[in-house]
Order: sequence, then structure tokens, then C-alpha cells
Amino acid sequence: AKSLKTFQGIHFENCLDNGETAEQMNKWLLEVSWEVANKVGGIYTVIRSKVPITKKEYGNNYICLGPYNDSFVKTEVEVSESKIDAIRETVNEMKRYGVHVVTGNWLIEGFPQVVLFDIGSAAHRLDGWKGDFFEYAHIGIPYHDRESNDALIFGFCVFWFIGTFIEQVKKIKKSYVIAHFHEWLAGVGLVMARLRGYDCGLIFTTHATLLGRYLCAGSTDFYNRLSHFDLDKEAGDRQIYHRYCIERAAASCAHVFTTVSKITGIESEFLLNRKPDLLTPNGLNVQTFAALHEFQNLHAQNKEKLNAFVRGHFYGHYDFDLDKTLYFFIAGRYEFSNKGADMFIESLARLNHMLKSSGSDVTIVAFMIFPTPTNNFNIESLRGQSVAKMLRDTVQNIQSDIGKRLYEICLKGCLPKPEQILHPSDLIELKKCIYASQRSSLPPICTHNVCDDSTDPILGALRRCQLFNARYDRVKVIFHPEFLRSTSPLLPLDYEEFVRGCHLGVFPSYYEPWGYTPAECTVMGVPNISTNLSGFGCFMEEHVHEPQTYGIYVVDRRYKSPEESVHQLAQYMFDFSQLTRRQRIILRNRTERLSELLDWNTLGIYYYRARQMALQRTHPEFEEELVKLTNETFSAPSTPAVSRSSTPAPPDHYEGSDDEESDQDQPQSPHHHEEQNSFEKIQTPADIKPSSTADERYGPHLDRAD
Ligand code: G6P
Ligand code: 1S3
Repeated sequence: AKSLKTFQGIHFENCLDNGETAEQMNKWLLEVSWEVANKVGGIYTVIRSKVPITKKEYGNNYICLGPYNDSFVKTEVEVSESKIDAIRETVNEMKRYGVHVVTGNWLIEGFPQVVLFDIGSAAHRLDGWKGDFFEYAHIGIPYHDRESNDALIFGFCVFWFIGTFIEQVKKIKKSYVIAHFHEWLAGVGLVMARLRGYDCGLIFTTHATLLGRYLCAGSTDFYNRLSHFDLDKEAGDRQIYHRYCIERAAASCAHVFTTVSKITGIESEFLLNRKPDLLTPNGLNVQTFAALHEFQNLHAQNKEKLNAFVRGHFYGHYDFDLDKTLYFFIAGRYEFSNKGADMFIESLARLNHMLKSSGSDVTIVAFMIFPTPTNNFNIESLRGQSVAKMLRDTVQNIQSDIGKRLYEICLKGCLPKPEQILHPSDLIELKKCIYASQRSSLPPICTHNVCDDSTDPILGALRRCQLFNARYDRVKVIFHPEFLRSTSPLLPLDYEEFVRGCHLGVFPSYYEPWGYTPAECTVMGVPNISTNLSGFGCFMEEHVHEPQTYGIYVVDRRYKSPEESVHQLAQYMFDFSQLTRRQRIILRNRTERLSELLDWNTLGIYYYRARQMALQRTHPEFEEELVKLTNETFSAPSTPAVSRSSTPAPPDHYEGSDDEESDQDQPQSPHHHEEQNSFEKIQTPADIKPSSTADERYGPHLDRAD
């Protein structure tokens, strides 16, 4: 038998003892998400970056199911008829009933097959499917909630696809189908597949909980009150009761339930009433360079692009030394307090004071990248770039003229006199540029005209903290309310180039199930700050000894008061600003060394384990394999020598426990864990029962809805 240690390597394709591939075994993996070939947020990154290692295990038996989004399909998908009979037959059946389904390959590394359902083409079935969903799951979807209506249509398309697909693949020989669903938006398909007793291992991974996100966005002391919330009431007050029911039903109905971090695991236990069977931390597709200095060179090149922007943005106030300027940034979905933008701005104000009072000559330029509606770039920002360009062009012309003149004079055997080098006309041109670069206003704190300028939380906080880019400020701020793109006339960099050019990423989140932004910084060798309320921060604290020495700073937002956390964050930033260039270079090298810990080649094992668990719970012959998986000690990835623990293992607490396995064939009602959990019993419509007739198709209902 092969040792499980090979997984750390990772050679998924040879994972089973008998060496059979997924294709030989007739084993299929369907990955279902609203974010397949449809960029919305972090789940897109999870699925996209995970494709190469998943394909190693499943080959062509790996299929991603998502919604059809015309604009993404045009650029991200090569549309073609599937070469797999089961997919073709299934899609043809759905097409016969009028559903527009597109198949092809996603144009990303790994080139996976995709099946995309056009929600609009099945919209006429909405009412019928709503009725069916209520009949089976006792969950009603209100008329006006468009997102939930779309989720329902998507869910029923997926459910339909899975039912027909299973029938097709088992015609050949015994089949094993696993469907892995992400987030509540994909939950309806899972719930229906379980309630209809489909022969399919069902996995549900949540990347946040709906209630958690909503409750944290308010002023709730979320983590200390976890066990006290009246969940139904809280969901009802926020008009998300039906969404919360879908999420909870999906967690309850899944054969295997996972989430991305320990902290969201605890949250799920309380808010979804199911303890995750295991944790599936997010990885990245790490780019490895042949030589270490390559990523350092990339930093220098991209920093030069940021320097060019800063010269323009601060024209007329450009009295600081770019050699002593550091670029900090925060970025993400615009959830002001959840992403810690409030704490960042507060700490920047203190940092400003600390730098001024210590007489430091360092300048910090802090970028905030959060998309929010705007009416385009503001004139001042564009003007800054054009003023800087005009000066640069003028200087280049004069420089070239001077060169020609010097050459001519020297050819004649003379040394030039000063007035022969710089002509009066050159001085006039330069003066014109200098006058044009004078300004009566301060450099803008925002690059665009934000639609809700007066109520925008970032602009409000900057005003309250008086961070206005004054000359005497050592901390300058720039709010860029749009995702970065290399075609921007203002800041022409894509996100990766931007991150590489920066010195420090700052992500003091309050609600962050995982947190890809600090993870991305880490693999690019950019030191970063996160918190012990983020999955990433906790993960690094758990697996890296003294993470700070690797440029991974974790602010304590869990056991400290907000005031203390702000102080700690300001201190981290101040200490960082005092490092010498040499120290920063060394720190970047150390940060980059942690990449392997975050690589899917290391973390993919948890998804593998979730799938094995699902197979074991639906097909007992897989039992032996699972036992080995849960008992084996995995070999260590080559993390830094001083790593605290050998491998990022989830706590035993999250391994499937015996009592859970005993009734694993039944969908677990929301009360399933009530003996283990002390929190109150809650009645929700998600209290559902499995179909008595396993394997029965949903066909008649499709006909009825027709
Ligand atoms: C990289 C480059 C060096 C450059 C340095 C600047 O390490 O390879 O040539 O001097 O970046 O670092 P800094 O932290 O000052 O941006
Ligand atoms: C979620 O996206 P978010 O930014 O709304 O999922 C991401 C992927 O798992 C995760 O990194 C993030 O913390 C969650 O919050």
C-alpha cells in the first residue's frame, strides 16, 4: 500500500492502493459554485487555483458547474460540445426542455470542463420550482429577492443535471459521483439531491456564514455573543431568513460539511448548528521562481510604477524622498468594518502622529483599494498625472537637445560654456512646467468621484481622522474605489503587480473566514498584517513559530479591546517603517519562504479527505481508506526550520467522530448536534426528511413544471 505521505508531494492520481485512476473507477467529481467562470469574490480564486491539483486526481472526470454569465464566457471559456457521453446526453435532455446549457473548457491552468446554466432560460420554471422546494424542504423564497430566485433556479438546474448525469454514468458500470457545493448560493441543488436520495456523495463548504457576515457588519460583539443570538429573529430582522434556511439546510443535508478555518468552524457550530466534519483551508497556486532574487527584482520594477503614480498624484506637494517612502495597502470587498478599514484608518492617524513626533523622515503612502460606485476619475487626479507627464516629456526633450549640443561643441575640440548647455528657452519651458504644477488644493485623498461621497465610510473616517495629505503629514492616503487594472489611465497596474510593488499589506479584519489578501501577499514575499479573527491569521499563528519574524504580523482583535488593537496595529506599522532597506529585503525573503505552506500542493489534502469521507459515507467499501486517512500522520512540508508544528493539521475536534458516523445516512437536521452543543433548539423549515425512494428521479416534477 502506498503511504499517505505521498499526498504531501502530491501525487493524487495514484492515490488509491489498487492504483486505479478516477476514470478507470468511473469516479466523478462535480464542483458546484456560483463563482465558476464567474468572478465575484474569493470562491472564484479557491476553485480556479485548485483546478490543477484536482485534475491530477480526477482527470477528465472533473467537471465544474456554474451559472452562465455572457461577459465572462466570452473571455474565459472555450465553448464546445462535451466529448463525454454522459454530459452530452444530460445537457441535451435539459436543452430539450428549453434550458440553455453551455459546455466547454475554462481557459485557466488545468483547462477544466465546465457546464454553465443560463438562469434566464429556466426562469419560467421559477414558480413551479419554488413550490417544489417548499414541498420538499419547507423553505419558501419571497418573490422580491432576486438573488435567492437566481440561486433557486441555479440549484434546480444543478439538481436536474446531477440526477440525469448519475443515470447516464451508471449505465456503463458502478459509478461513484461526488458533488462538492460551495456557499449558500449553490445550496439548493445539494438539498434537493439529498432529499431525493440521489446516489451521490454531497459535500458542502461554506466560506462564511450569512448571519455572521451580517451580524459582524453591525456593532455586535459577535464572538463573545455567539451562543446567545436568537438566530431566527436575527435572520428575520435582516430579511435573510430564507437564505439562512437554505444555508443551514445545505450544511445539514451534506454528507460532509466543511469550512475554511477554525474560527468559521466555531461560528458554523453556533449559527448553522453543525460542527464541520473537517476544515478545508484555502490554498494558492504558488509560482516558483528559478532564482530567489527574481521576486525581489519584481518588487523593484513594480515599485517604480507606483513611484511614477505618486510623483503625479502629489504634484506641487512632492517634497518627500521616494527612497524613504513605503507603500502600505488594504484591499478587498467593500465591507468597511468587517475588512478592518475602520481600524486601519484609525491606526494610520496614530502612525502619522508617531512618525511626526519621533522626527522620522519616512513617508508612508497608504492605498485603500475597495470597489464602490463612482462617477469616474476625479479631475485633480488625472491632472496630476498629466502635469507629471508634461514635465517628464519637457525634461526629456531638453536632455536630448543638450546631448546634441554637447556633442557638436566637443567635436569641434572645445569645452562647452554653461550658457551653451542650458539655453534661456529651455529655462522658459521648465518654468512653464513648474508654474503649471503649482496647486492651491491638497493632493486628493480619493482618485475617483465617489457617488455617495458624503456617506462613504472610508471618506468619512479619513475626514474624521484628519488624514488630508497635508505637507506636514508623514502618512499620505489614497482611496482607489475601483479594482485595479493594467489599462487604467491613472494607475496602470494589475493587482499582482500592485501588491508586488508595495512594502506591506494591512488587513485588520474583524470578520474574515479565511482571507486571501494576506495569503497572496505572503506567496509574493510581501510582509503583511492580519488578525486573530481571520482564518489566515490563526492558521499562521498555529503553524509558524514566531510568525512576526517572517513578516507575518497578527493583530490581536480577539482578546484585546479595540483601543489596544488599534495601538498594536499602529506600533507594528511604526516598527516596520523603521526597518532599513537591507532589513526589508531580508524580511521579504523570509516571508516568501512560507509560500509552500499555502500551496495547494500542501493544502489540497484537506479537500481530498473531504471527498474520501463523502465516498465512505455513501459507499461503505471506502471505509478502510478513510480510517487510514484520519489516523496517518502526514509528512511535513518543508516549512521554515523553526515551524512550530510539522504540518497544518486541523484539530482532532474536527475529524468525523464515531457518533456522527453512526447516523450518517440520514440528513442531519439542524438539531443533529444538540447533545454536543449547549445552545438552544431552533425550529427552522430546514428540518427535513430524506426521500423514501432513493434513486427516484425528479422527472415527474420537471414535467409538471413544464
Ligand atoms: C529589491 C531589489 C533591490 C532594491 C530593493 C528595494 O530587493 O532587488 O535592488 O534595492 O528591492 O527595496 P525597498 O524595500 O526599499 O523597496
Ligand atoms: C469569502 O469571501 P469574502 O471576502 O466575502 O470567501 C473567501 C474564500 O474562502 C475567504 O477568503 C474570505 O475570508 C471570505 O470573505
